[in-house]
Amino acid sequence: MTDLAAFHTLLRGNSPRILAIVGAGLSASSGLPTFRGAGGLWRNYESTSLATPGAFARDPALVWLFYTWRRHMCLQVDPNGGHAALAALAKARGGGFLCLTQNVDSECLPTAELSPPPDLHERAGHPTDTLRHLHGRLFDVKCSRCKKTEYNTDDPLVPALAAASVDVADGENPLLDPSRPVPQITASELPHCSSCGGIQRPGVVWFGENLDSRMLREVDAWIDAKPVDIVLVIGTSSVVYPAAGYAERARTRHTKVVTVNLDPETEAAEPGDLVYVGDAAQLLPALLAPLTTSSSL
Ligand code: BJW
Ligand code: ZN
Repeated sequence: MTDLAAFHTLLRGNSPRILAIVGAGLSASSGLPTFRGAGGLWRNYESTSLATPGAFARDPALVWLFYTWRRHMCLQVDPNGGHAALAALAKARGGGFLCLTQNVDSECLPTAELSPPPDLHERAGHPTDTLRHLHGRLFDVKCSRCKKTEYNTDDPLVPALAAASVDVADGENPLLDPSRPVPQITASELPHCSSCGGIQRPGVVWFGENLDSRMLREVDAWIDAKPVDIVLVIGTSSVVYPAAGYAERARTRHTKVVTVNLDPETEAAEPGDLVYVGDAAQLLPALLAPLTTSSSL
């Protein structure tokens, strides 16, 4: 593993412009599971197999149970040192830093009236103007017919989904035991749009769906405005596009890519990168300290 000094040397000189691409590994230390590898199974389903429009069309109740379980967990956890370090960097660097998070792990403190709704990044104090949620937010609920989207932190959203809103502290949730049947829930018991009556779905971006095109244009404009000096690739397997493309593009422009990942064999790292192997919640505060505490460089 590269030593911290190599990264700190990179930070010297003119204020570097920094782009961060964040994935589920950042929230792992907060207690939220990742998508792939250990923890990527829900019952006997791969999590990614439930994050598709096809899965929702086939079995909306199953997909809603999966998302209700994740919404419930989000309400139990706190941001970690990695979220805090990125938030501190954003405050220190303002427009010289942009954080693209693939994570949808919003929260539900009594801030429902805030727009946009805060997630673990924002709860850590990350200014929203330096943060883009590439794959949406867990507490946005979208009508699958008229697309009206509302922020709703009810847990569960409707009584029929209560089997997924069970605290782990209360013992093993029977829903997670694949040998037990999934509760039978009819379509009429699932959340419905208050405007048109259509069935609602999680307001996240599933495979095959387009990301917000305006947001992508804004990201491109930020990248193209001035050279980006450092791309941080944090806690992501870097297999999902377009997120994975930002680091690839940076490498072709000879921008330094710095990977932070628990897995020493991660696919996210390429030859020439600075690679930090470990928990992002621990590594980011140490890596970013010179930028977030004014006297350290
Ligand atoms: C730690 C740690 C610790 C653990 N500390 N590290 C170009 C080429 C090929 C395919 C495509 C392409 N462009 C588009 C596609 C199709 C598709 C795609 O990318 N497919 C690939 C899989 C091949 N992309 C799309 O469909 C996207 N839409 C799109 O591009 O529209 C236009 C289009 C469509 C079709 C064709 C072409 C163009 C949409 C992608 C939406 C992804 N959605 C999900 C679900 C979101 C909602 C939800 O959360 O439920 O997003 S899938 C899932 O993967 C989720 C994640 O955000 C995303 C990335 O996962 P992530 O964060 O990397 O998690 P993991 O688990 O994979 O990795 C965790 C990492 O952390 C690991 O490396 C661990 O080691 C590490 N780790 N603990 C540090 N403590
Ligand atoms: Zn509707």
